Amino acid sequence: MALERLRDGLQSAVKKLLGADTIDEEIVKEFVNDLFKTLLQADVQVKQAADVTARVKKRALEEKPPPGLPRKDHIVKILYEELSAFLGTEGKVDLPADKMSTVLMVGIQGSGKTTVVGKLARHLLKGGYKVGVVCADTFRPGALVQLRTNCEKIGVEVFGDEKEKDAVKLSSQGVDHFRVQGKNVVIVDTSGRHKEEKGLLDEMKMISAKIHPDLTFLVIDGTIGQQCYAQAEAFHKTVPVGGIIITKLDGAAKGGGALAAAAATGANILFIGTGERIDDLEAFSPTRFVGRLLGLGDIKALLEKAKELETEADEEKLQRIVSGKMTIDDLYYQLEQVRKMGSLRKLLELIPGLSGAMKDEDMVGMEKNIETWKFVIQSMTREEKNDPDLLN
Ligand SMILES: Nc1nc2c(ncn2[C@@H]2O[C@H](COP(=O)(O)OP(=O)(O)O)[C@@H](O)[C@H]2O)c(=O)[nH]1
Ligand SMILES: [Mg+2]
Repeated sequence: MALERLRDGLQSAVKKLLGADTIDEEIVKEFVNDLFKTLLQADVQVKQAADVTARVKKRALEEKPPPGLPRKDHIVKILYEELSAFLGTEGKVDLPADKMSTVLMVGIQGSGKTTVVGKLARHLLKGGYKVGVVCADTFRPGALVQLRTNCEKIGVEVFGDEKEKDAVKLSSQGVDHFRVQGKNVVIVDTSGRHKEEKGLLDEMKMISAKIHPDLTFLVIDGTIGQQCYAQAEAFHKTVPVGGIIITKLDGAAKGGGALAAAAATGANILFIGTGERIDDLEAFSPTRFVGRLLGLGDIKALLEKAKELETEADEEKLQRIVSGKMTIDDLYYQLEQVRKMGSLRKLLELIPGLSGAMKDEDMVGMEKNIETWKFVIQSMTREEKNDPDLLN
């Protein structure tokens, strides 16, 4: 994966942070500055880079790590969480096995559609689907031959007709052809243009209206960086894009910006292309991707440790409570936990025998009491918390 600059930038910022003796505001500021610069170098839009940097900074300065977790590690965890969220949510391709789905590939010429069709067909074959491919590219000379070469290797039939120049007709004929055969998925490869973009978008619209695709993939070349945003928007306005595939990330210095821009459109990035070979396609997961950028082994160990410490902290509190040595802070924590679980009434309803036993008014009264208690505790000083008798 050649998002080297992004990876190196992130890893060197983290290394510097982890090497600091103590974490103070200066160090955090330096860390987020490094982060900001790294994102800009990967062609992330300034506004986007500033937003994610500000979130990391705020959390790094304000959040208290669970007891036992070094503050540095906690900040790395924050970075991991914020960068993952920045790249969108986890998407999934869910095609039913009991009916035929049509998948339409759109994108400008050279973005990697035809290459992706082969990769995607291979991916679906591995998942047990019966796949057919339609060539509706009537524009590029040799399009059908290119597609057939890609698909022959994996034993997938390509429907096409070099003499037919009507892409809409071809699409619909191809879909019908494979429906009769009982395929699970039909992938329709389309053409792209450089200059006549309007014509391209019109053609996509007509094909889409004719075959009603179950899923439309927009294929974007990752080397164009943040320009992905405008391209994705233009297509989405014409045909609803169900998922984005970013290609050529193996050589894209601007790959970070491409991913960020695509995520910002709100559509899920479902796959990434990482090379010219048929196996160079990956299902995209923001958390896995960021984990790898930051060094997966390290981040995984760190997340596990953080989780363990969070649970331990809970268990310690629980121990104090069952042994009768509950502090006021523990009480507050317990009240919070109850509140998090929903209303007291709902909670009590879950206990057999109790549900019918309590009157609604009682319950409302108890809920109010909990809120009052929480306010009282919040306004207590540390001394008062340690020795509540002081209050009287
Ligand atoms: N390095 C690299 N090259 C790619 C990738 N995907 C596609 N390509 C190359 O990009 C060029 C255009 O791809 P093609 O599939 O014909 O694009 P189309 O016009 O959208 O169908 C070809 O030379 C491909 O080999 C990728 O993930 N990595
Ligand atoms: Mg093509």
